[in-house]
Amino acid sequence: MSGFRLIVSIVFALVTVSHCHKWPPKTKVLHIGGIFPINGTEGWQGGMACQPSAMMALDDVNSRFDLLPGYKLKLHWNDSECEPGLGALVMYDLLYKPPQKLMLLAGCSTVCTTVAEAAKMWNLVVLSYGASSPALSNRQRFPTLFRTHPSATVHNPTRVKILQNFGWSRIAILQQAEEVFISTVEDLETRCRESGIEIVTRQSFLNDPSESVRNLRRQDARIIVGLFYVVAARRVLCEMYKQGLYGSSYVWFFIGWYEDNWYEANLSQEKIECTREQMKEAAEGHLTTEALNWNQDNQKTISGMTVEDYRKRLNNELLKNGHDVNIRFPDGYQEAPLAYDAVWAVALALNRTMHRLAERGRSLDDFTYNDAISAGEIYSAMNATQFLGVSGTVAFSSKGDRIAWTLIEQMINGQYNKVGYYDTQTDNLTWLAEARWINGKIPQDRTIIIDKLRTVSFGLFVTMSLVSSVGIAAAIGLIIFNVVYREQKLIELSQPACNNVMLVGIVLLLSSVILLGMDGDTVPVVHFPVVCQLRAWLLCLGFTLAFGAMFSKVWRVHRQSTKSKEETSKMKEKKSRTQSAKAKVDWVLVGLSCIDVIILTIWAIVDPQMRMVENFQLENPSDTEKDIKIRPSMEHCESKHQNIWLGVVYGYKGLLLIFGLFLAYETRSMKVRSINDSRYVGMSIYNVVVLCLITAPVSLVISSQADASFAFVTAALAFCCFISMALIFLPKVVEVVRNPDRPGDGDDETDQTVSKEEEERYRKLQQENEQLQQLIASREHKLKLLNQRLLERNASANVNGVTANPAVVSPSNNASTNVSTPVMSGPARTTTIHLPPAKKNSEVRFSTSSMEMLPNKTRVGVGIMKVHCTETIVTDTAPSTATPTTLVFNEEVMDGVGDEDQEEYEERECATGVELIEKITDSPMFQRGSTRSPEESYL
Ligand code: ABU
Repeated sequence: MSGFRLIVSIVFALVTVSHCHKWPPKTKVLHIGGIFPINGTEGWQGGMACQPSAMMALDDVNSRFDLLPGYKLKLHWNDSECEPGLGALVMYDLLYKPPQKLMLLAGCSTVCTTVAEAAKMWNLVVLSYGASSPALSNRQRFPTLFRTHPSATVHNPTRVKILQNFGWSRIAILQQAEEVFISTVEDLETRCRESGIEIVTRQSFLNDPSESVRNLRRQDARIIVGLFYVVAARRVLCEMYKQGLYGSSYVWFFIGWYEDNWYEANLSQEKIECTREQMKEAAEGHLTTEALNWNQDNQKTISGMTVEDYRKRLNNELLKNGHDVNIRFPDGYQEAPLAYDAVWAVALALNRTMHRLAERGRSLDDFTYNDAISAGEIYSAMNATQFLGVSGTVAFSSKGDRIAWTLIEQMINGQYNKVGYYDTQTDNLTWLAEARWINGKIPQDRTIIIDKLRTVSFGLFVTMSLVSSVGIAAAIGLIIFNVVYREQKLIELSQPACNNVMLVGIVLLLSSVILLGMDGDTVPVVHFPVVCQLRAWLLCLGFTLAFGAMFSKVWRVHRQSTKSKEETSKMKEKKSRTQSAKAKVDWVLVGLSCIDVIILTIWAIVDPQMRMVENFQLENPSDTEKDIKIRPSMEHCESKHQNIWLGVVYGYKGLLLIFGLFLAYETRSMKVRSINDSRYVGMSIYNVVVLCLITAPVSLVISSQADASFAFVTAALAFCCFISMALIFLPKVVEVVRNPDRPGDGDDETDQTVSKEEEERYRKLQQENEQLQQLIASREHKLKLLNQRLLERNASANVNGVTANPAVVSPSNNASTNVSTPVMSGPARTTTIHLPPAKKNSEVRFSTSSMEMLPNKTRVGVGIMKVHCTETIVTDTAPSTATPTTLVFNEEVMDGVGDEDQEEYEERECATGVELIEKITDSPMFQRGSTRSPEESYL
């Protein structure tokens, strides 16, 4: 075996010597410049592996006598640290320090951009082994640039193909703010748009990706394409871990040219706040796309090496340079073949140029930075270069770009697994293995949102509908009751027409309960606006009729109790004219209803209510499915200017409520015979107001909960209606049921309640009455004694021939002192009082000569009495033996109120006869002048 090797070596040596004999020795040197990013902290430090690789290529090129015969290539290089500024400095050094350079090699997009843009000024062709920026494909801007490194855009068709393959149509992009990534993203956006893929957000960062990652989370990004250098990639990965943007629900696309264990390298140097384990966990499952920088066939390349030969040599070389490839590949290891092939491309292009120049009688030795002709030849030669290198077939497009396949890899258990290749030219995606997903399920590109309409539950709807139906039936029953018993005084004096209107309003309100429960479950979307309109009309008109009827009653009670004399006289006139009409038309109700109809009509025409769907915050489903969320929504009836319309309606109804409340309070202890249930109506108004005050704010708070809102509003509505019906009609029904045949006397039989104030006033009157009676009794006693003494004195005077005192009061002569003459019926216990001079409803002052049972069964000595009828009967329960009573009326008849509506007056008051207004026994007014009774004057 060793003998065979020796023979091969000897043959090889002989061939080489024979070749050397054919080609001149390499005595002259062609200089090229090289810029390698090696020791920087940001960007791509691929010079670590690319520079040794380039030196290897240089050795190989120089060892070839047929290539650049007589010339050696020499590479002058320096470190740019992937910093554009430093890169420019290195370039100027290379240009201005002799010897003259024929071409430049450069890596790292940011540096290449600077170098390639400037190089044209020196007629220099630049060949990039490590710049992926799509911006570099601009021939106007970079007319002399070629690159063995494919443009980053070669990844984009692959990415789009993968997205389509897995059915992802919604992606997000996270990029570092560098031109290389910006231009890549622009290309990706165009391709996505063409393929119908939505880019939900595009986040960019300079150094700190935390906010951008947070935004991705906010946007519910699931499939994320990340474009950044490896240092930034580690920060992003740590941030992904911190914010939980990894795992079974997320797919990240990273750039494929990071070294295999990039996620766990340099963590402490770069102050990454995640452990290796955390980084590994976050990186699990991500996909990468990378251009194939290594020839996939193990055939011999231009250098005579296979890719494997090259790999071994490179690894040895890197080991010599201090990079332990067994532990970690240095940055740029992926691109090392590109650097190797770049040097070969330079050599081949110069070789071709050399021949072309020779044909013109020129030489590469004569090249200066002003030599456009030689530069043009070099450019043309480079353009035509094509060979099989360790990176594959090297050829340049018209834009100077490399054409390459892309490799798709996935990280499984911290290792990159090859899963497929994509050939852009043939649009051929080849899967080597199935991609593996954490839960065995392809992640979704978005959270699946299930819309769920919050509707009123069927049971509740049926229950409330039944309740409202019962209410409607009750209201209709009460209307019938009002009609049937309309002849009964009790019903007649309760304004049955008004009550019927109230009941109609209640029917409308209770009907709206059924409409309020109708939603998307029961009504088709197209018919929903009709339901909206019906709801508004029923609620508004129902409220106006029900509450308006109550309002109208208390309004009339208040008016009758407070109207002035003028008003009453006017009313009297008016009343006689419109007697019949007034019994039928309630103008308050008509007015309120008209306002409603006007508002509702304008609302319906100008800005009709439509179906609006309000969406609420996403909710997690009850099962544990992570990628599904429930989006609750609720239907509402809404106009464009809903607030304005609600403001108008609520404002108007609110004012009505407040005014109604005020009137109910004002008339709380007033009684009007023609509205016998006004007190209950007042109570009903309190009930409505209180319920409205509670219901309005509470229903606003719980408006997002269909069941709660419906239950609360409809329960309040039903409660309000039931209470009103019970308060106003139950006593009537009970009374009529008890005495079905009694026509009724018109008294307030349904309104028996006596207010506390009235009780108090009655009690005080009784006390005063008792005191007065005691006073009268004592004075009567005195009077009796005096009379007796006077009689005795008269008797003795008669005996002595003296005239009797004419001031002595007797039952038979009291007319001589005052205007009215009470007539006593002797020992009978009933006294008939005739009041001829007094006008009806006038007030007269009077005094009694003794304890007298006056009208209203009040014992009074002196007082003011109101005369209602020309005759009244007073019962005196005094023993028949008691001293006869003299009722003396003052001649100062007070102002009458006879201009009051006589008819009404008679109806209300005549039955009660005379009425004691004021007891003024001790009043100085009474004691003045002729108002005194003879007895008082005498006393
Ligand atoms: N594959 C390395 C590319 C580096 C750059 O474009 O800057």
